[in-house]
Amino acid sequence: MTRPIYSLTVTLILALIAAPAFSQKSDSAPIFSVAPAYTRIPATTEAGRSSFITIDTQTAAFVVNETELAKIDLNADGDSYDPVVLVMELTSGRITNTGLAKDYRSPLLLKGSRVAFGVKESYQQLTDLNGDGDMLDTVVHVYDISKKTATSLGLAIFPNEEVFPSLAFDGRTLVFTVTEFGQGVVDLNGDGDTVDRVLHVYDADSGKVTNFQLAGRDPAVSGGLAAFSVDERYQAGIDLNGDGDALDGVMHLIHLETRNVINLGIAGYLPAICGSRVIFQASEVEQGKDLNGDGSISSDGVAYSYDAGSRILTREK
Ligand SMILES: [Ca+2]
Ligand SMILES: [Ca+2]
Ligand SMILES: [Ca+2]
Ligand SMILES: [Ca+2]
Repeated sequence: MTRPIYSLTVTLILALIAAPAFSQKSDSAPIFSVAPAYTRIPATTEAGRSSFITIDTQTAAFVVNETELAKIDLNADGDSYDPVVLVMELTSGRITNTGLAKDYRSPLLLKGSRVAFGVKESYQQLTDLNGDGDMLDTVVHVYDISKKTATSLGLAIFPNEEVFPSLAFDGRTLVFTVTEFGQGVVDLNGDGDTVDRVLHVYDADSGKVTNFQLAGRDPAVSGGLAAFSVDERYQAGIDLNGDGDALDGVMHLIHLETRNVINLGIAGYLPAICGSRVIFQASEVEQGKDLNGDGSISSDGVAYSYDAGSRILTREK
């Protein structure tokens, strides 16, 4: 399912890349190609979510490896080995170099005129971007394509989205988890340890970052709602779904305008937001219950939806 989309995307960008700003002398091949070193990373089918290339209606963002671009130092750090993010306005074909080297394991999240991604300190002239005294981190940035400005949030994220899904972006709100260890071994959720990944929300319109002090993962964000799982093990060992243990990922949501946090009280993962509804996969094993009435507790997920307007939780038939 993923490969045709990936192929189409690359073909489109390679065609567009023959734009004047970077094109070669005449009708020969474009002067650079799209980061071949990273093209083995599969794109996902979710719009605007990929590791190396992503397209929204009017904009595109993609990673170019300096070694593939005649060893031009795109991020001005004195070497020519970095994977650097470039953006394109599709109507004009104008390409802009963000000058920021992406951690190739983190996604490029493009929506509208903004793109979010993790910048790797060691690729960016060994710069300490989150002020914790080392150059070992991946620090989340948001680049505004219209304004041509980059904003560093100064916060370290877990870089590998495949292992730990930790970012979601709708063009205005970025939901992401900050690693306590990467952020200078600090306790960000107040549970007395420094081993957690703690949910933060960035509002690109106001520039404000809020720490919700919850050990979250699998975030989704849309239309003023954010949804995610909170891992009981990393949230002070609190039983959040009332099943008598502290081993579960429990579905939560935030009304972003009021900042109200709602615990749905049921173990679940992989939320998606559709209007006012949050749809997710509940876990019978973690909930310790036969949720779909088939007489067994299965490892298969059971689809649920929660309507944030009516506040009703229902099992999908
Ligand atoms: Ca460089
Ligand atoms: Ca650092
Ligand atoms: Ca902690
Ligand atoms: Ca529990």
